[in-house]
Amino acid sequence: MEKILNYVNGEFVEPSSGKYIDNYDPAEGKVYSLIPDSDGRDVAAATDGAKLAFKGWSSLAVEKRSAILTHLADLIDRDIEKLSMAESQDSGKPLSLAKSLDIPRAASNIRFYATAAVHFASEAHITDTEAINYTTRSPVGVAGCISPWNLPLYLFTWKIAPALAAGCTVVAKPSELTPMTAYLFSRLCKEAGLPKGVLNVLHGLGPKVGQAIIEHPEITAISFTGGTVTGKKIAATAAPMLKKISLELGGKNPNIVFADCDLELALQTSISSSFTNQGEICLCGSRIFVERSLYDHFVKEFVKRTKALTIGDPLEATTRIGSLVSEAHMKKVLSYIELAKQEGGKLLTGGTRVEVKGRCAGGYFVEPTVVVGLDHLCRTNQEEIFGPVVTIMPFDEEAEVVEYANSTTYGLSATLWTENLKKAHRISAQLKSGIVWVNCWLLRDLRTPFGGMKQSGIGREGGWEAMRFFTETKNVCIKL
Ligand code: TXE
Repeated sequence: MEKILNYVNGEFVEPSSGKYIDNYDPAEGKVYSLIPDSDGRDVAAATDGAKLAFKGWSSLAVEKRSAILTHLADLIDRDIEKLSMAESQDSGKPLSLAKSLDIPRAASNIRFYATAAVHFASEAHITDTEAINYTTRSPVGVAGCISPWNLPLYLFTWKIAPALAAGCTVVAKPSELTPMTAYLFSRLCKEAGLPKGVLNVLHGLGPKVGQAIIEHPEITAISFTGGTVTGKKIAATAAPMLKKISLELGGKNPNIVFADCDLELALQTSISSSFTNQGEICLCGSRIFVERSLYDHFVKEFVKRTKALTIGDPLEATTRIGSLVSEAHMKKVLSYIELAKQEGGKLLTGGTRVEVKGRCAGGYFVEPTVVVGLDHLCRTNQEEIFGPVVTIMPFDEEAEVVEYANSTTYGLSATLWTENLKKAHRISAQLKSGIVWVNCWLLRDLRTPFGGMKQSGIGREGGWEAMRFFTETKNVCIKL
């Protein structure tokens, strides 16, 4: 069985413990490879490597740094078939999605920040005739990057690309549920000529090796994407150590449909924003609010289209809904469907585990599920389910739907459907979320700030925000 290895100081090595954890193919429900069970000793070795590499990497001419990263992006493009297969097998997502979204975006992340390194600039301020101030931004040192399982290589590269571009060296940990593409990526780093120690990739359990990364005193900035509960633990460890932290956490995003929308576009896109990647995206719009005059028609059409989604083997070209990432996650999603029923919700379609025939008979598949009849304040509508489950609720007034939309502890993204521009501005201004999409969803420009309000996180990624996060700012004031 294939053994994944840690990438420490330019070498592929076994974990210090000598122990391995099972890695599942969730579409088959079978173990297909082994992951290092790393611990604090591996973090210490990786951090030593990263510290040694820091001087050389941070002082390398930016054009050279940029060229290595560009080469790395080209290697991802070259290996798109292999990486897409690996991503699909590790996470259960449709191969077609990995090939059209995850892996191309991983290459874009690296290429985007390869160019950002060259264009990164700082300001100067002239203080009347008295003084000139200039600002410098130097890499913080060794950064810790921890990523989740839903968009594995996409989110892994989204963190490490700006860190490396800013001149930091990195100790990174992908999710133990989906480690394979990060491992293949570490092999590409070697091929691209990334100097040893610049990126170190450790595999293993969050509370063990992940926690050791957060606790290491010489890892001075932490960039994390994952669940809100884990984010709070990370903040509790990092805050007394006065580390810089960037947290991208959960969401319970509203999708608001006004009667004056482009209905066809709203329906098509709402199906995607509900069920893409089995609903395992923090940006999915899991609470759909529809203006009452459109409600019955929208619900009927939405349910019809949901029923038409093909669930099955992620490797089949026609599959739209693959398997959930793990048995534990499937149980969590199914338990929320039970909760929705207990809270008085009516299931219009879905609600059960799907038995797929053949190779995927043991896989963790759940039908896309549509629930109506729930109050916006019930638990089903307040807690992140992170699966193929959406609720639909009617509303009458603008003020009412804004209140519903803002009623959760989360504030990551919101989607708004209307052809009335003034209304779009008015509602966008009142929504408490870091991102508002009007008449679209997941339309991303990598230069824009990305992140959430309230319990959806701290800080913003994307564009210069991420480059600034991985740097320390200094102002030099010179009297004229
Ligand atoms: O994620 P965790 P889990 C949400 C979603 C999901 C829930 C729990 O609702 O059901 O979170 O998912 C590492 N110190 N999201 O438990 O634990 C872990 O190894 C350091 C939303 O699978 O947050 C992995 O690499 N690291 C989300 C990463 O944290 C620790 C995406 C994320 O895992 C750690 C995923 C610790 N103490 C889940 N404990 C999004 N925002 O997109 C765990 N980790």
